[in-house]
Amino acid sequence: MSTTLQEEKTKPAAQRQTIPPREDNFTGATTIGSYLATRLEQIGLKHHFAVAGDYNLVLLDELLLNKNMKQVYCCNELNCSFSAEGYARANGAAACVVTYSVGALSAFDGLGGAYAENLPVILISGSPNTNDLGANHLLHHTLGTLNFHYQLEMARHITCEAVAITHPEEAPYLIDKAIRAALRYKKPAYIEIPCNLSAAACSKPGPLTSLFETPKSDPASLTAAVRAAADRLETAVRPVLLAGPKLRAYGGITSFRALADAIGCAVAAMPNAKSFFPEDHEQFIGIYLGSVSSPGCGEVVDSAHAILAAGPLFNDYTTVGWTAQPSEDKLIQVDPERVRVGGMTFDNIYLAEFLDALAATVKRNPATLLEFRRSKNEPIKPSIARPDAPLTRAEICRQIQDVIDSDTTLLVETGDSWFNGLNMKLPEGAKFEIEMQWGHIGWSVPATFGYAVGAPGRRIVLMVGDGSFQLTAQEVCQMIRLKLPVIIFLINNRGYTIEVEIHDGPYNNIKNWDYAGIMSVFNAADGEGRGLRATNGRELADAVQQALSHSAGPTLIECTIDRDDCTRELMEWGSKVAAANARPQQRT
Ligand code: TPU
Ligand code: MG
Repeated sequence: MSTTLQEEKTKPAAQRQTIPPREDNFTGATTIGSYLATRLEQIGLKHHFAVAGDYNLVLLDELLLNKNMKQVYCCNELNCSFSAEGYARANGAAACVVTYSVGALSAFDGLGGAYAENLPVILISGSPNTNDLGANHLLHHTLGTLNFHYQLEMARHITCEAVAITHPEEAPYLIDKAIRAALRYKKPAYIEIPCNLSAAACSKPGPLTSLFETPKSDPASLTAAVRAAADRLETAVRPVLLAGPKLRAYGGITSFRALADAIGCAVAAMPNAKSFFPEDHEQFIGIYLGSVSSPGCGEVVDSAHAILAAGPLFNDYTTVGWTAQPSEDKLIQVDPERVRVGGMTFDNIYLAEFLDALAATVKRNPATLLEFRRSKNEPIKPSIARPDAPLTRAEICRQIQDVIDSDTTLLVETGDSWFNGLNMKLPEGAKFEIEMQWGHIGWSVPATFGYAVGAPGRRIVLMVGDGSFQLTAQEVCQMIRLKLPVIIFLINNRGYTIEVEIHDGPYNNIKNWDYAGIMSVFNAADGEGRGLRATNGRELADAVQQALSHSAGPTLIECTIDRDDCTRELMEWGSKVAAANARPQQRT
């Protein structure tokens, strides 16, 4: 990243608010802020995301002292948490720093997303001065009551560990407790630091090893589960493997591939696990999404006698309104810490260990792969549209497909961009990011920003709808600020088409914007973002060429299509999700 992050103008330190004196009067002392900085650096963060506020300013100063980590600023705290979420996708973990309540409550939305998507995002919030707690003082940025615990209480529901530091001597223990839990469970954690303690003295951090626990499976439980699963697979005439979205978070991608190589059967991926198994692997049969699966894939999975699902997440969306939930008698479900075979549960087993152990014993059975090959029709190459014909969804996808190389990460926003993205062919090395469990429209703009910060050198491509873009559009300016050459395909279909397919009404129409024009607003005097418009194939091809050769900032290509021009998959999926939503209450 060729940026000027910390070089942008600030007042010299002496003119800034006075930093409380450090009490470095004992050996091995540091400050709470620099303890935290060292820990974040040790877990592999080269950046943390932040929005300033008076409860966290001293903490931000302390973090800035660590020269191995850059502070990256966001326009608001919702975006800050989603930027961290995206960074964690690229980098394994992330941190964001916000101010009390007005900041943290916005960041909680992204933290909920990180929980749902199994990403260890550490949210750090500044908080009131310890002298005000219990002093009958009303404070700004609070509810105007004497309750200063509500934020911590709220955080407990959306994190795996939430701590509030109230004494410097407890800080190392509490910081470690939160970070350790986040890494162990792959879930967000929350740390609250009072504004008068960020620069207070505490002991120095120990080595990184004290933060990591490598959990080990219970040997007896592991042996029993492997035996049960191997038996189930061996008695099945047609077994199939299904990659699930939790595979990456719980370190199972390599082990899953080893299992696939050992058994030799067909391998499908759930939509939110796309790219977790190489799409050009000879056993890959496509994305399993019930009746809207990739061609030929749904039939093979639905008719299999045993389905080993590794790290799956079966919800109403991924089961297409509960129409594609594998039945219990066929299913071997490998969760992060347990395995279920035919309704029986084996606990204290870790996903990667289980997959490795099963790979070592399982018998080869390529039946489903042969079945897939027999039934496979060669995919029809999409035809090239007339260059001056009005732009269509199909033509946009055809052109984006050509942009995806092995160094590309394609991020897709909620909306028809999901289905357009799922249909893309990924060469080995290409990655795919989707937020299908939390499903927050607007996630993708800040998440793409965070991902791009965490993955320098990759080609970052975003597909986002007009409705989603309106939620978090301003974070594009941070891509401009950091000169990130992200390519944004903004599909302007004048509304919430995904909602139209689920349930239509006037609420699915939105105010149109000049999306390409917004880039000049964000550029102001110094930015080098580009905004381009495409209304036909020729304009799009030209815009793509310009985007590929523009490295000094992002390019947003506004692609205008008809309101009803959407995928067949969206229409069918939408009608099934609508049917699931509309089920009348069952009387018991
Ligand atoms: O492709 P298309 O037109 O469906 O995408 P666009 O234009 O981005 O529209 C997305 C429409 C949409 C809504 C309004 N998808 N889901 N929702 C519901 C929703 C509302 N608020 C949040 C934060 N997340 C949501 N998913
Ligand atoms: Mg739209």
